[in-house]
Amino acid sequence: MKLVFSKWRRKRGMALLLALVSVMALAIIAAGLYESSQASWEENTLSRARFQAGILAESGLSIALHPDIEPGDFALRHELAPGRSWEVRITSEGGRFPVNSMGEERLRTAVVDMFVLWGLDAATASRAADSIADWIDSDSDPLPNGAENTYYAGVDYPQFPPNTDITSIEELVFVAGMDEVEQIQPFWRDYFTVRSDALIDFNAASLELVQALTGATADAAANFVAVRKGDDGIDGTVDDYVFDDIGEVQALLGISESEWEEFSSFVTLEGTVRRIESTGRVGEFAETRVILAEEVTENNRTTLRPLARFRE
Ligand SMILES: [Ca+2]
Ligand SMILES: [Ca+2]
Repeated sequence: MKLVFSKWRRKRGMALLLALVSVMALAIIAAGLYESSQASWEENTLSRARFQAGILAESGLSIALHPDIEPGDFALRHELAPGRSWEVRITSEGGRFPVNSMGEERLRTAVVDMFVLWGLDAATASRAADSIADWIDSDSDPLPNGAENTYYAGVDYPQFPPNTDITSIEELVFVAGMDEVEQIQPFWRDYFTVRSDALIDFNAASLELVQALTGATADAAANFVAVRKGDDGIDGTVDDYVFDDIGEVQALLGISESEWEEFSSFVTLEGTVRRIESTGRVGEFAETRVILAEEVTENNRTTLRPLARFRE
């Protein structure tokens, strides 16, 4: 009887141990499942937030594409619910340098000066600017500091330059001298465009571009841009001052009429391509969509025709 009892006790002991091991194993599995489901739940929440932020950004775009909406319109900022909003900034694509106009010597000089303002030495600045012009011009004769096929073939790029208009700013990374530009100004792409009406819009141009093109003093150029941006210091918002009188621009920049005439044919105060940047926000997540749209007036009616759209 004693033997039977101890056998039974041993069996019970084994069963308890097995149960304990099973419970532990289950607990480990459950913890693992919880961990992994928690991660995928969080991932889903992330992608949902991003998706919704994208939809909010698109909503902002569709409002901004109405031709009657002007930069800074109150409809361009909207909070749908706490933590869910969109905000649209409309500027002129003409604020960026029209890179396909690099063949114009006056403009090329302005780009050299802009590179120098960024901190590049004059020789490297001229190398980059002349090489951009050579990249685009149809001939194969290098400008004094430029680079044509002889140079690119020597560095294993026999297919360059294309000798035609640039269609994507990204092409410029292959141009001789642009490595050095990138090193001192990682945001150089924001200063160039291939989609404007080829005129430089002084209601949107960067401080460096204004200063480089006009030859104004740093103080005068900074003052001009500050007046334009308004109290918030941002272009394309409700407090902007929009210049419609060239005389006023000249006076602020301290540029004489004769000086102005040297580059007046490259300048406008009313660029016809709008840069519409819409940011949707859900909590801490933000998605930005950009549309470049051209103002087209037909039969006294202005519409906005999209030229390009991308994410930022
Ligand atoms: Ca060329
Ligand atoms: Ca050339």
